[in-house]
Amino acid sequence: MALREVLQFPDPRLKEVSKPITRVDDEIRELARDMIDVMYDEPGIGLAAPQVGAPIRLFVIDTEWSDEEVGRNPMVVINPEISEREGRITWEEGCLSVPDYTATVERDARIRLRGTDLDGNPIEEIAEGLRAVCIQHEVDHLDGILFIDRISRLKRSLYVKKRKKQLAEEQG
Ligand code: K1U
Ligand code: ZN
Repeated sequence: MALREVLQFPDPRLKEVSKPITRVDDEIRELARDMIDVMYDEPGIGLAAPQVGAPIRLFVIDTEWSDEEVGRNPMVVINPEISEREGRITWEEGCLSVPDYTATVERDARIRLRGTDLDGNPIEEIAEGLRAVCIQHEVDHLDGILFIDRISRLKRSLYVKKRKKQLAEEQG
């Protein structure tokens, strides 16, 4: 199985606003399958299409992440919309596109997610806690926003400095 590469900050493609999906074809089905493989392999509890270089509005999620294939329940969401938001919650977030960094982010505590699955069936879910946080994180990716855009300017600039140093060292 050839795994798609996850784009890493500061790749400019992570800042693009992704396009709505108008028709689900074989290419999109294959992309969703590949993204699920990447999510479990990394491992992660979510992954948005632009993170693998596809600027379209689709993400995959499994917040009950399990090491064992039998316990897995991935969900593919196309053209997600968050329609209701209630309360605030803070969570320590990480991102597969932001290596070696986590930070506390404040988000909506309870949300209503709407979208469709790969067969065009509607998805509607009220999410709370980690699931609500992860959905907002993935929808942010579709809008070109990373969790480091939601932390203080000081924390962000310290991370950017660390990341530039890391990349310079990698390049020798
Ligand atoms: O979108 C991504 O980059 C995936 C990211 C999602 C996320 C994590 C935490 C809070 C909000 C959003 C990750 O999955 S990072 C890895 C991670 O948190 C994790 C991995 C395996 C098991 C449990 C958690
Ligand atoms: Zn992320």
